[in-house]
Amino acid sequence: MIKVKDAFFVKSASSLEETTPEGISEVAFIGRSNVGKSSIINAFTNKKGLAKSSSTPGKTRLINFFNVLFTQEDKTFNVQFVDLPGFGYARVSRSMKEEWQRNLTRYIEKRVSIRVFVHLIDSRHPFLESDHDVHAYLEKLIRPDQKILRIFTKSDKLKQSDVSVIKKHYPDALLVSSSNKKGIDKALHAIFEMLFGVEND
Ligand SMILES: Nc1nc2c(ncn2[C@@H]2O[C@H](COP(=O)(O)OP(=O)(O)O)[C@@H](O)[C@H]2O)c(=O)[nH]1
Ligand SMILES: [Mg+2]
Repeated sequence: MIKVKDAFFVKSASSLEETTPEGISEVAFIGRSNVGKSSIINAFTNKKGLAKSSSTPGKTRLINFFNVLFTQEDKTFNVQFVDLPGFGYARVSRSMKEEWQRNLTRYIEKRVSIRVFVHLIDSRHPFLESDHDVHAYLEKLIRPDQKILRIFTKSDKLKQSDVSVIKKHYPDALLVSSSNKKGIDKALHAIFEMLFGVEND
């Protein structure tokens, strides 16, 4: 059994220079603004206010680091969850947007500690061009020691027919709701497996 034993906020960074030292394996959460990045981090860690939800827009422009302690039987595993700024409609000037974009891109491309990219997709809009672009971008840049995991959020909003469409296009799709917690355990296991290999549960 894998569990999150503890989780806490470490720091916010606006650039690669401000990030924590390289070392602990990182899980980077990437996706459009409002897709549910902060909510899923809170659901995974069972801490409601850990990653601030959209009510604090300032924080969503920063790269936010969280230390997460997993336990499996008597073993503990230390991981860093990283809540990345959302791409898409930020109401700021073009030059400011470009600077964030640069900082975000530098983190994604240069950060050695990233092991897993969790690409969150709103399950109500599973085929957006911007998500397709992000996936292609990640596919192109990942190193052999990195993996991409697609997770479809807000599954509580779907009808069964919507679920079928997603499953047809993405047979291994992980459908998750941070509201009713469906799929959360399975997705957490998938992340853990990508980080530390197969578990015998
Ligand atoms: N119905 C539903 N709403 C969700 C879910 N996850 C997040 N939300 C809502 O979507 C909005 C954006 O969530 P947030 O986690 O802040 O998204 P972020 O911008 O990607 O960090 C908030 O109003 C959340 O309450 C979910 O699983 N189901
Ligand atoms: Mg957020």
